[in-house]
Amino acid sequence: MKEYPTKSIRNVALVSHGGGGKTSLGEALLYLTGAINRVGKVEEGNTVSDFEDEEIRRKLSLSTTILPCEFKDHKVNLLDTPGYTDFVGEVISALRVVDGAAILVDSVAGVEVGTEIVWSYCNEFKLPRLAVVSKMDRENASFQAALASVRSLSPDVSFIPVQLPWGEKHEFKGVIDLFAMTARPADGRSAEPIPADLQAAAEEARIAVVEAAAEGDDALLEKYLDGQELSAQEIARGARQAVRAGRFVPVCVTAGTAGVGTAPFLELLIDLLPSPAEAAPVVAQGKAEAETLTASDAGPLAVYVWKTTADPFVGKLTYLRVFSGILSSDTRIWNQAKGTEERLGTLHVVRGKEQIAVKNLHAGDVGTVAKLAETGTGHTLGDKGHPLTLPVPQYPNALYSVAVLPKTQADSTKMGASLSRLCEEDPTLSWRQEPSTNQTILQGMGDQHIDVAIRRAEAKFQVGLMTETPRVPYRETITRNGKSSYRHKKQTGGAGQFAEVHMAIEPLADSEFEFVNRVVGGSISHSFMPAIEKGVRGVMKQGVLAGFPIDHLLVAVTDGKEHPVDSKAVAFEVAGREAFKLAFQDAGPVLLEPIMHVRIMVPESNMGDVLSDLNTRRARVQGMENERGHSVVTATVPLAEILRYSTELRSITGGRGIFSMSLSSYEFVPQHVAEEVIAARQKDLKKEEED
Ligand SMILES: Nc1nc2c(ncn2[C@@H]2O[C@H](COP(=O)(O)OP(=O)(O)OP(=O)(O)O)[C@@H](O)[C@H]2O)c(=O)[nH]1
Ligand SMILES: [Mg+2]
Repeated sequence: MKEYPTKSIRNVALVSHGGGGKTSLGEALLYLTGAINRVGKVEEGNTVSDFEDEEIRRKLSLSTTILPCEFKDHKVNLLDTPGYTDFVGEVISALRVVDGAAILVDSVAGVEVGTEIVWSYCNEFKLPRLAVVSKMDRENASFQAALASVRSLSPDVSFIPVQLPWGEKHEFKGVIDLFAMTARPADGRSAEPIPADLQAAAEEARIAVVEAAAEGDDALLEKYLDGQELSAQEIARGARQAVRAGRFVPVCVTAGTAGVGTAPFLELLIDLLPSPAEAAPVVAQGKAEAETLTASDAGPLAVYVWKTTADPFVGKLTYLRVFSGILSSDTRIWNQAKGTEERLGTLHVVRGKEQIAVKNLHAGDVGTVAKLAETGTGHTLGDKGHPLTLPVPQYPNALYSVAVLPKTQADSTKMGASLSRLCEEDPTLSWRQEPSTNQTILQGMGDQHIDVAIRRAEAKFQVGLMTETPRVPYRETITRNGKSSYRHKKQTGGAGQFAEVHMAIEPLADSEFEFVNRVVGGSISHSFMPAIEKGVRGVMKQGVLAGFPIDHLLVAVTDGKEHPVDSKAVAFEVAGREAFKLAFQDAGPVLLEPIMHVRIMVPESNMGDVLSDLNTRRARVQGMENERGHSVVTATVPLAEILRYSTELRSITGGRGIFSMSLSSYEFVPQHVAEEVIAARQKDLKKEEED
């Protein structure tokens, strides 16, 4: 593949609700542009984009794939993203490195929850965009209904068709191009006069296009309002500007699997969306101050790492986007995040899994390089003498956790390293050791996300993992002051042990733990205090009620006794431990549970079901609103009640509901629930002891 200069590059993300037709459209565009000579099908698992084993097995996209289409002396890097909401992290990473987006909307289903999500992410990244009414050949396809649905996405934007479908459903045979006022049959490589029966509709629709274009530029608007004709170039220029300003979202039509409307679609991407040089500049953090970067080979080198994959055969693959400067193969590069230099091997541009070696990646282009040891997703690579840091996007909080267990002893030794490598690939996946429950927790966006991760661990790293519902990380604390005294005495043969500790404990609202010495008159030597504290801390880690960590209390040693010979540190540690247990029991001990703040977005028709389900989960509903045909519920819900909510919400709403959550607070567990938790935990502990 030849090298393209910045101005001839377009980076465009294909985004939609799951199954909107992105991968099929990408395949049709590769075929159109001669990159492939046979059109693959998602169902048959032979598309360029869905090449991963898991994608083939599930017949849907799980990660973002680059599909470069060379057309009319331009290179359009399509980033085919997954639509399934569990994989939204891949969408965010892609949107970070494109200069525009094409939002596909199914001609039958219209706008769905996933469409709204990608729309709002496009807003966050301030991306110029096109709306594509896809699958126009489907039975029941309706351009007008889909267009009305698209318009519900935002009242502040003009959604204007720049194409009309030439026929609908099985008669969808091409598109009417409202810029050129021609009919473009099938893939649209040729043009012919508009059929007579569509002429009037086309003329009427063109008025809105010209108006939208005129509004892109003050001088043009004046001319237009003056009643003068705008030339084709002027309309194109005005449209470009209006699209880039985000006021105008052109609507076009395609059918990917039927290969209809593909050439006109690519033309729109090239004509209306900005090249990297024309895109909004990015602000990078320099050594001292922020620097504004525009894509230019002559600029300082700033390369963003937007994706990393680990492949057992290729090794680590780093996906790059050059925001400024030109990147050349076989050079050295500075990793600012790590503060280290890396040797850069051969650069590649990729098409699906195929890698094509290139000498240079020009400003604005995307590509890959293998075997960078230190570099990870979100890092900026550049020039040591002029280090820059590009902004990293914010990824959503995890929604779904599992406890993972190795299948065998051999798996056990590999588990941590494999989980780390998987999480390195995916910013929405993380793992940790949870000390309060002693489990290995893997968390992500939903059950499918986790399922894919577990299968990848098996396929890529040969690690067998099992999952189970994680234990809730409860905590223990006290509700009032308490006190105790304990005497530890041992006099069997040899040297004896003696220590007596009197203790007072008090709830602490604002800090985790304080330990104070209130002994007066020297009844316990100062030097024994650390031993007593050690005894207390040991119990705090293990808990008293149900084995969960204790915090938010003050422990004071008030009095005690020591023996000139038999008192030693270890004796005071034991006395401290036992005195603390007694004082804790005396101080109204309670269990605390994590309470999550939850925001749920569902179609209005599901609202009743969602609320009555929340009722069974000890939820406190805090607000209900309607937003553009969807209901939004905010509530606080105990984590214990929503460990599996992403799966359950999906089944209540038929996949049309989404939610987000974050930790809100820790609150007392109600008595009847606490009793169950304590009983269950005691049973577990007993079992662990027996094993
Ligand atoms: N009739 C018709 N079906 C289509 C068209 N495009 C895609 N499909 C079908 O719709 C389904 C989803 O297509 P994909 O191309 O995988 O859609 P996607 O947006 O990539 O899906 P995700 O990656 O899961 O988000 C498949 O069964 C396709 O065969 C089209 O233009 N017409
Ligand atoms: Mg796909």
